[in-house]
Amino acid sequence: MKFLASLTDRLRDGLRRSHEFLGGQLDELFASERPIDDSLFEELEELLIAADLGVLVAEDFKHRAREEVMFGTVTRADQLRPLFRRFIADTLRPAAQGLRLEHQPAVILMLGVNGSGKTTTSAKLAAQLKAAGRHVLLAAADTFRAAAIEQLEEWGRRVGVEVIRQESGSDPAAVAFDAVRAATARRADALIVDTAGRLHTKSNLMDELAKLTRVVARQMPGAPHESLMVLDATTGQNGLSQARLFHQGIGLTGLCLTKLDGTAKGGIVLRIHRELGLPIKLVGVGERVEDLQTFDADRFAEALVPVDQ
Ligand SMILES: Nc1nc2c(ncn2[C@@H]2O[C@H](COP(=O)(O)OP(=O)(O)OP(=O)(O)O)[C@@H](O)[C@H]2O)c(=O)[nH]1
Ligand SMILES: [Mg+2]
Repeated sequence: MKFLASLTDRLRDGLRRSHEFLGGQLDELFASERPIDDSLFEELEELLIAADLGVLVAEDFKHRAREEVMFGTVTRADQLRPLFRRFIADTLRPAAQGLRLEHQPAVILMLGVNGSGKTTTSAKLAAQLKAAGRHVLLAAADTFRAAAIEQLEEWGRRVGVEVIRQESGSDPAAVAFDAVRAATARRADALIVDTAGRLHTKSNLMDELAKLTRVVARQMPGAPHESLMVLDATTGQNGLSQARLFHQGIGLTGLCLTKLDGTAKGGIVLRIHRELGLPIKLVGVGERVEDLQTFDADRFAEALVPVDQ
């Protein structure tokens, strides 16, 4: 995924709002010269949980901080700030993984609830793979709405990538089947399948998506090579339960976190990774084609906990 590397400079810009993550009391605590004691640890844990990090991550950080206190490397609250940044980077480093694109064609399913950014992310990824010299096809497997197919076709025209489609209302699994066949026949390097998103509580959507996945797997052993959940980072806690349901229902290979440019809720990223153990393959930091990047744990940590404050 080298072709995305040159774009990572945009991450800092894109994550502007994430600087607000360390808002209010947490920021105050990390600026104070209070000595570290049990009451400070308690306060810290509450603030971390309030920042969407969840109990497990809050405890992990407390352990790390206690170790440093034991070694005498940290004695005051303000010294926890750089430690917290390092902790975030260390926690998320194993999550930063590239897409599996070795197979020809690599079949990539884009899954997620509606409005999360599946169609946009599919188009951005198609455009970037194409720019890297790969032959890409898109598949319009969100057949519930005619407008969804049109939206993907519009993107296809804009980024110069062919879209495999059927009539609206047709079986999404049949569209995927056709698209895999077309991608194989045309020796495409990658096939990106855009799917429908409805409320995750509607089990029939999950059934449809599971069926689509089974059909693809039967047609091409080893496929889908990626089943990515596109997750709107601004949804905070809800994102975790959505990801859990999709992971249980379909089996995910990774996450694409979108709208990181518009949220101060970046803490949820740590929680999702800690609790589901899923890699974070891509991040969306804006609406333009170039606003899709590979996940970089160090940059993300720097954005959440800026150095110069
Ligand atoms: N700011 C910002 N907006 C984004 C990002 N990704 C997607 N969007 C916007 O989010 C909105 C929904 O995106 P779609 O790609 O249509 O979402 P979807 O998951 O396909 O939605 P459905 O087809 O209804 O299920 C659009 O207005 C996108 O431009 C991002 O990274 N940052
Ligand atoms: Mg869509």
